Amino acid sequence: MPQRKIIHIDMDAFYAAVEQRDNPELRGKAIAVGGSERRGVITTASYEARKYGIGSAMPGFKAKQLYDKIIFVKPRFQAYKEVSNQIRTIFHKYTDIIEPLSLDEAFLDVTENKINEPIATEVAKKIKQDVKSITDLTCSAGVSYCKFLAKIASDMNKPDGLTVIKPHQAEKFLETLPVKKFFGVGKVTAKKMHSMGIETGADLKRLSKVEISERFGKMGAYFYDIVRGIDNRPVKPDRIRKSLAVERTLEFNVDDYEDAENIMTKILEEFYRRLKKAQNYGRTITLKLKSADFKIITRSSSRNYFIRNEEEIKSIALKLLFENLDEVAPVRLIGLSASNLEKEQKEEEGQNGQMKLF
Ligand code: TTP
Ligand code: MG
Repeated sequence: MPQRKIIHIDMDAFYAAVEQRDNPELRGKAIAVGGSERRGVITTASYEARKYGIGSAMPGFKAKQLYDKIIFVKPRFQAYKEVSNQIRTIFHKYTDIIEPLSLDEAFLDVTENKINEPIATEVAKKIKQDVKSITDLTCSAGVSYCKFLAKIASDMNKPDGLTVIKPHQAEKFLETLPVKKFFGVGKVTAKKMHSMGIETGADLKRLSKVEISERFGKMGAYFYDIVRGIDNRPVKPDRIRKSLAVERTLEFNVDDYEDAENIMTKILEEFYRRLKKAQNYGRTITLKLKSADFKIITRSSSRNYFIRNEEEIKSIALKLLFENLDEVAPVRLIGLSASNLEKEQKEEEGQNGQMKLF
C-alpha cells in the first residue's frame, strides 16, 4: 500500500470569525459567540478574546470577569451552515474522500486527487487559498500520512496555519506530545493516565501491549498503535454514512448512569418510532456521546441481520451507553443512529445494477 496523504482542515475561531466577517464593527475586538454575562456558555471566542483566557464552553459571567469589555454576540447557525457547505464544495474540487467531523472540520484523503498534485502540502495550500477567497475566512491545515497526526498538526499553528508531520518525524513528535493532546484521550482517561505517571507519549510507550490493554480496555490497543505513529483508519466519506439518527443536546451536563439511562430511554422511543415508520432497520447501531468539552466519541455494535426487535435495540443501546459513558462524562449530547440500512443497501444494489449498463 502506498503511503497515504491525509489533510485535516479546521476553520479558525469559526463562529467568531464569521461574525467578525459579517459585522465590521466586531473586527479586531474581543468577542464571544453565545452566552451572556448573566447566563449560558460561550460556543467560541475570537482570537482577541483568547488572549484573556476566554474560550469555548466557558460560562459567560466568567468571560466577563476575565475581560469586562468582552462583546457577546448571538450565534447565527444558518450562516455557519452556509460556510460549511461552501468549504465542503471546495474540498470536492480536490477529492471525494472527505470525512466531516463537524461544520468546520474535515479529513481529506488526497493520496490520489482530482488535480493530480503529488505533494499533499501543495493541495493544502490551494485549499487554504480557496477557502480564503471564497469565504473570506481562514482555516488551518494539518498534513500527514494518517488521520491522527493530520488532526494534531492542524492545531499546531493556528490561526491560518499549515503544518506538516512527515513519517520520519512522527515518533519523536509523539514522544514529546502530552497525552491529553492525543485524539481520543478524554478528560477521564487523561486523569487516569496522569495518576499512573503517564504525561507524554514517551511515558505511554513504556507500557507493553498487554499492560495498556489491561488498563484501558479496547482503547488501549488504539493508544498502543498511535503512540508509535500507526493509524490505518481510513478517511470515511460522507456518503457511506447514510443513517437514521436521533440526538439530544442536554440542558445539563450528565455524568450519572441513571440520568443517562433516562435520557436514553426517551431517545430510544423516538428512535424506534422512526425506524418503524420508515420500515428501514439497520444492521449497525451507533451510540454518539459528546462531552462537555466537545469531544465526540461514537461506538457501534453490528449484527449480520437487520435489527428489528425493539427490545434488542434497547439492550444494545444501553450496553453501549454503560460501557462508554465513563470515557467522556460529563456528556452534553447523547445520540443513537442506525446504519447499514435495509433501504440503503437496496439502493446501492440498484446503483450498481445501473452502472453495469455503462
Ligand atoms: P473548534 O474548531 O473547536 O473551535 P474554533 O473553530 O472556534 O477555534 P479554533 O481556531 O481553535 O479551531 O469548534 C468549531 C466551532 O464549533 C466553534 O467556532 C463553535 C462551535 N463550538 C461550540 O459550540 N462549543 C464548543 O465547546 C466548541 C469547542 C466549539
Ligand atoms: Mg475550528
